[in-house]
Amino acid sequence: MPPSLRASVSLDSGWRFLRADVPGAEAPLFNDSSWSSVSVPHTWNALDGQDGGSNYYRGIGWYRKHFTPAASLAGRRLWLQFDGVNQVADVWVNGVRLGQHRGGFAGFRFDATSSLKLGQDNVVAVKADNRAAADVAPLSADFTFFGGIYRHVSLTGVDPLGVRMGDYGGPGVYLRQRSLSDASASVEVTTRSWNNRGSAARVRVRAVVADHAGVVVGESVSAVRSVNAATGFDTVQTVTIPRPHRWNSKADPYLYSASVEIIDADTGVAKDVVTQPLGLRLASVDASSGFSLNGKRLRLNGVNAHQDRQNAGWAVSADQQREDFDLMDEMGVNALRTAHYQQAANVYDLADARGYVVWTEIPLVNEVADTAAFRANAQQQLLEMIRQNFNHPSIAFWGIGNEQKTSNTATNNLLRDLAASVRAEDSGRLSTYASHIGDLDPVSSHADLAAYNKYYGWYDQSSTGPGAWADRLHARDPLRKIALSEYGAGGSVVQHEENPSPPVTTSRWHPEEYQTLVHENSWAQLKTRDFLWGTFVWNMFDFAVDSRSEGDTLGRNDKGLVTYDRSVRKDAFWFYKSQWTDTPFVHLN
Ligand code: GCB
Repeated sequence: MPPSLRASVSLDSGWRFLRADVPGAEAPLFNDSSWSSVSVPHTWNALDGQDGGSNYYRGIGWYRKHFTPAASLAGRRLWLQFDGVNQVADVWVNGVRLGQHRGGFAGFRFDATSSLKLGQDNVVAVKADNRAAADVAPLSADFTFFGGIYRHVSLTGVDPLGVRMGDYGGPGVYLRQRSLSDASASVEVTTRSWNNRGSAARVRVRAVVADHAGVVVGESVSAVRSVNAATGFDTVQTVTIPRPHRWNSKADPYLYSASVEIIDADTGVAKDVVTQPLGLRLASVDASSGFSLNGKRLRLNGVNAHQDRQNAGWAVSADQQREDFDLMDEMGVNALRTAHYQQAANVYDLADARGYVVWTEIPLVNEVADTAAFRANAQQQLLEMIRQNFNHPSIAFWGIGNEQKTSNTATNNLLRDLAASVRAEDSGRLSTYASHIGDLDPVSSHADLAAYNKYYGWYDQSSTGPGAWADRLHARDPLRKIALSEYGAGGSVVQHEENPSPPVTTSRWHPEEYQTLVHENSWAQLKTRDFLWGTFVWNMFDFAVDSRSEGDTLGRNDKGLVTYDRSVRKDAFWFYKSQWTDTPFVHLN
C-alpha cells in the first residue's frame, strides 16, 4: 500500500477548560491561566452527572489550546478535525471564527489554512454547548447528554492537489461493490478531489486494492485530465479483484484495503493518498427467511450499546472500547446496533476487524420539530453518518430513527425523506427504523426494513415474551421484513430473589434473576422465528440516564447484561453465552 502523504498531528493534549460561558474567550490574548488543564477526549459530566435527578450540567464550556504547527506544513491545506463534540461547537483560530457544527455525534473539520501561522504560537478556542437545541436531533432521549470535546482532535496537512476534505467529514473516497462472485469482484471507486493550487494541473488517479498481506490484487489508473485552478473533480473507476476472499462475519472477517493516489501527471509524483478498508460481501434480507450473508442465512444475535463508561462518560478510551468488544465476543454477539447515534470511528474499525454486522443510526429519537431547520439538521446528520462510514463492511443497515412518539405528518414526512436520502446516497445498503407505536403504523413503513422495540416482561408484563406478537405481525403482513430492535428488562445486581415472577417494578424492585427470566423466555421464543431478520438485546451494558431512578441505581438504565463499570457480568450474560457460543464455562486443567 502506498504510505500516507499527509502530515497529521494529534491535538489531544494541553487544553485549558472552563465549565462556563466567558465573553471574549476566543481572543488569542485571553488569560486562561486559572482554567483547568485537560486533555481530550474529555467530558464535563463524567464524575458529577451520574447521580440521578436531572441535575447534570447542560450548558456552555470553553476549551483553549496553544500550539505551534511545524513550518514544514507550508504549502499544504490545513484541516482542523474534531471527531465529536456534544453538541453545538463554535471554533476559532487566533480569534478568527472558522465555523459552527451542530450535532453531537458526527466528526467535522474546518479549513484552517488561512488562519494558522506556521512555526509560531496559535490559539484554538472551542465553545461547546450540550443544551437541547430546537433544531438539533435528539430533542430528548433516554440517556445522559454528556458535554464537551469527547473525541479526538487533530490537524491534517494535505497537498492542495488532493482528495477533498470538506465532504460532510467523509474520506472523499467511496467504495461501491458492483458485483461479487467466486470468480471475481468488481468495486467502483469514486474519488472526490480538489485542485487548490493557484494554477491548472494535469492529474491521474490511481486506485489499488491490496489483500490482507498487502499484496496488490487489483488496480485502475485513470487517463490524464486537466483540471483548472480551484476546481473540484470526481473520478469514478472500477477495480476488478480475481477470486475474491469474502468478508464473512465472525467466521472470517477478511479485509482488503483500497488506496487512491492523486498523481501530478506532469511530474509523475503522487500528491495525496487515502486508504480505506474494503470487505467484499453480499447481504440481503428476506421477509420469511431473515438475514443472509454471502448467500447463507445468518442469525443476527444482536445487542444494542451506548458509548459511555463509568467515570468517563462518552470520553471512552480505545482500550475501553476494545474491552467492550471483548465482552461482546465472549458472549457470542455477532450483531451490534449503535443505538442511538453514530459512534466513534474505532467502533466501526473494531466491528470490521472482528466481523460484527452493524446497524448504525442517527439520533432521531422520540420526537421531531416541524421546522425547516430541524429537517435540514436531520439530513445533515444522516449524510455525515453515511459519508463518514461508507466504507466499513461491517455496516449493513442505516437507521433513520427510533421510537417516534406520534405518527403525525411532520414525523412521517421526515422519515420518508430520510429513507429516500439513504437510497440516493447508498443503494448498496438497507435503511431501517425502530418503532414502538402500532405495528402497522406508517412510521414503521418508510424504511426498507421494519423493526420494533418490545418490552414483554417489563413495560408490558402481561405476556412472557415476544413470540406471539412476532407471529401475529408476520401473519398479518407476510411481506414485512421484521426485526426485534430492542427487548430486555432491568437487572439490579444488588436485588436477589430465587424464583421471581411478575409483577416487578421498573423503578424499584427488579432482581437480577428476574432479568434472566425475561431473557430466557424471550430467547426461547425468538430462536425459532426464522423470519426475523435480527434480534437485539437492550442493552449490552448499563448506561447513564441522569433522569432515571431505578431504586438502587440512580442515574442509570440497568437493562445492561454487564454493569456500567464493566465489573459484573450479570446472570443473563452467562445465559446468552450458553446459547450463543460453544465455549465451555469451566476449564478443567
Ligand atoms: C426504548 C428506547 C431506549 C430506552 C429503552 C428503555 O424503547 O428506545 O432508548 O433506553 O426503551 O430502557 O426504556
